[in-house]
Amino acid sequence: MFGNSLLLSALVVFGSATGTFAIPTGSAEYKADSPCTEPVVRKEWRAMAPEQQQSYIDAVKCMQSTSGKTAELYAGVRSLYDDFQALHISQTDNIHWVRELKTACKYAGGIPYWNTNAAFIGSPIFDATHGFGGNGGYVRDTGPDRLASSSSSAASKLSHIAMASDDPSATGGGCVTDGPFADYQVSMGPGNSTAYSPHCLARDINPSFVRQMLGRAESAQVLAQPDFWHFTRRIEGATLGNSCHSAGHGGVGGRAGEMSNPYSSPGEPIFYLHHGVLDKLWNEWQRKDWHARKADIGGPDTQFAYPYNYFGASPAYKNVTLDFEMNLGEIGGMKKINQAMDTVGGEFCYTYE
Ligand SMILES: *[C@@H]1O[C@H](CO)[C@@H](O)[C@H](O)[C@H]1NC(C)=O
Ligand SMILES: *[C@@H]1O[C@H](CO)[C@@H](O)[C@H](O)[C@H]1NC(C)=O
Ligand SMILES: [Cu+2]
Repeated sequence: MFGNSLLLSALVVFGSATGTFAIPTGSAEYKADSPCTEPVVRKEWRAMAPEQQQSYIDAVKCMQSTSGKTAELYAGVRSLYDDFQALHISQTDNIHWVRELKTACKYAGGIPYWNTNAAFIGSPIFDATHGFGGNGGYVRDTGPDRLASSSSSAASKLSHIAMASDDPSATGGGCVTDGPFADYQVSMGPGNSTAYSPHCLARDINPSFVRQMLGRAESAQVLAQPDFWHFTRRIEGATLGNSCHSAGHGGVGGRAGEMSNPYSSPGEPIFYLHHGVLDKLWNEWQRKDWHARKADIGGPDTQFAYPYNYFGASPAYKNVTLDFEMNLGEIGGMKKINQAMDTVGGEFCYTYE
């Protein structure tokens, strides 16, 4: 979760590119050649009607039970949902999420986001009926390295720094026991592997994590940054684990939950709503000075490169530019960042409420 660089600055960028570049018909969050006259509205989870919430959950469950497209490449892939987790583990992010929700799974609304500034603990997002279900059952000691198993040493360091297994603020650690994903088996992970390793969805809601970095004061800081380089740095954290991006992960995933894993976190359905709000922050920041910010991009193209060299000397890297080609894998292809700078221009057509 705390990694950054291409992968995770790409999460900020590619929260936004959860749009798609293919062209089904009907209401869409992207457009082909026509002007974006009727953008789809993305709403906060709490602002959605119960039927809208239900239709989103149904579409996610539909993705989890529809055959995936990349099973020949990634042994762990069993479903369309898994395609995105595998893509994230293997390197990038969730480019076609929207299209699969809408075409394969008939979801008609805007993609929801989750405003983590407001009442994180007890948020209706954790509701068993109108949400994603609640905390994992309490497990006192989740064991060494559950998060880090089969992942890199960097990931192992990350999980140790942020989440000692005796963290007194941990409240869960076990499998989610209620709601729509109580019986769901995550196909891959935890960690940096796309092998098939079915396991329950674990959560470990961590209030202290939430208190540290989520809230209006922090998002005001994010929005006050003068340019994209500082903006993304503030979202990702000048020091390890110390950011609103990581707090959304660690607040849900804690010591042992899927959401805390830097690689396999998209196995947690809430992942997409957390990235939804990061994407919204980016848009809000851009609109404060659209003329300058519609073309402002930056940050390293390599994981743990400057200024995120948490583990010592920075590897060689370049700062990304508008012409940088993002590798969105087998399901998204190569896309230039400049195709993803505007939610109501380029290839996208959505707005926020
Ligand atoms: C993650 O796994 C891939 C594929 O096995 C490997 O190439 C890569 O080096 C791993 N990443 C880290 C940081 O260990
Ligand atoms: C990347 O951009 C930052 C911020 O402008 C700058 O400090 C850094 O030197 C740049 N790195 C490279 C390799 O150009
Ligand atoms: Cu993330």
